[in-house]
Amino acid sequence: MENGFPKDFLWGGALAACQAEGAYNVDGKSLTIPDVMRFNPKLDRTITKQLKITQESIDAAKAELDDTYYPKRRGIDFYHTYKQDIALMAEMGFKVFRYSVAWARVFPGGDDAEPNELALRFYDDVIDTIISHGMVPLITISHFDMPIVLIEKFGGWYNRKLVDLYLKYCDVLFNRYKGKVQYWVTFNEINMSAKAGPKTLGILDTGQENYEEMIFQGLHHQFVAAARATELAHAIDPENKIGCMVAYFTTYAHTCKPEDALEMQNEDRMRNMFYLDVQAGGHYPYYANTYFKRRGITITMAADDLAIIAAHTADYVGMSYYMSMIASSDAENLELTSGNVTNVLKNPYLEGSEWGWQIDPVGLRYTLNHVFDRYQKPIFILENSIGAIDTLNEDGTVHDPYRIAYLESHIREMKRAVEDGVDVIGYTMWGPIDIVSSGTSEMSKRYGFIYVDQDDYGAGTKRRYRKDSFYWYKDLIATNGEKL
Ligand code: BGP
Repeated sequence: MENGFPKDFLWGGALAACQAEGAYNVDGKSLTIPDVMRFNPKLDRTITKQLKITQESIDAAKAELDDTYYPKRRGIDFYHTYKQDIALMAEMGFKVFRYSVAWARVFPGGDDAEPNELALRFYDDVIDTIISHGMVPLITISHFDMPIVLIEKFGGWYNRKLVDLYLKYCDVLFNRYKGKVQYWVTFNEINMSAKAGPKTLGILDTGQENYEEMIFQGLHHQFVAAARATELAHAIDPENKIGCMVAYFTTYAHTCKPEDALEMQNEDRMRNMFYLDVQAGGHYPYYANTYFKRRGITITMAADDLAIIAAHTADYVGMSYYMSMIASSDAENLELTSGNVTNVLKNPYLEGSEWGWQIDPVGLRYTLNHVFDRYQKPIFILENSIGAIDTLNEDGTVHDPYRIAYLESHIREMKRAVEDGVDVIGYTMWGPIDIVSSGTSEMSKRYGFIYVDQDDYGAGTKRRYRKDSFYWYKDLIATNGEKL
């Protein structure tokens, strides 16, 4: 194994349509869950709170035309600024740019006979712009932007009909972008569904007794859809590389007490591994089947579902990595901090971000080895970074040493994992330009190398500024991480 990163390592960044585009009702697009997620201005920064999404909140949002409290409706107006914004990515020397397509733009009615040509022309141009700068486009087919019409007409992913609708959507994308796009991700962070059902699966929580069963049924439909999409992509173009993706929540045992180790194992399995065992391993693992049996969960499957899942596993394992967690058999007596979506136990050895997410670069090396060992498939880090409060100075500078420190330490550990022998093929840091936060809908939770002058309520010049980290990342790419 050579030292350091391979020459063709894919450095870049990742964005999602629903946090960047804005233009939520332009060129035929229909509403999505992010469009109706209200910003809560009283949000306590140390706790990630999501407002509950119900049919009533959707109806109220539909009637609300003022977008002040619906920040994802305006994003950073990437729908109109993508050319300049993508040029800034290219200026940093990105080799790859990960971006998502909004399903609700392409099929606004959910089950329309034909796709919306205006939407496709927009994505044609986004993809052509990426390619014209010499970057590889990596497309997320579904990134937390459930079309509301699919909830209202079909009940979201609980309904198997969604598999066919998703495949029809994939068929349009795979054919249209054949020869242009080779890297795809079927579902962003598929394991977030267990905690964020409405956002990812379109299954509203109305207090149903079997809600957990509904979530796993919806997930099963996504597993089948992803496997069939993988089959389809390979049939259309054998060069296509289709990835699955989890948000990896690395979990340690709180102590060396054997019961803590068991807690850790259970946590790692049902939060992370289950999804990869199905999508990269090609089978429902025994521990998940036992979990379902013990909780009285029955998943309805078609006769050939398991064979399809086994035959069409992901070409690479995609993951986001932001933080780690601990597991304990004595959880009620331990301190909490906020994690992504839910509170988690605090690790006394780690610092937290301003939002409480526990910063753990070594955990990235550990995780990469752990995952590669299990599947021996290439790994693509599709998201990693830190949300922080930035200050724009009068001279247009933004000094963000905390962001550089976070990224540098994580990329150094990723390099060590590569030297350990893990096949990591690329790294797209999250949010290279400031966008609206997925979890809290804040604009002030910034991830970018590029500052966008816009506040939580949409006020500001919208001008873009290069932060200190912009120049740091540019140099890191130019030197292929050699200085780390
Ligand atoms: C991941 C999502 C992204 C994203 C990121 C940061 O879960 O895939 O869409 O935004 O987390 O989360 P947040 O914006 O809530 O800080």
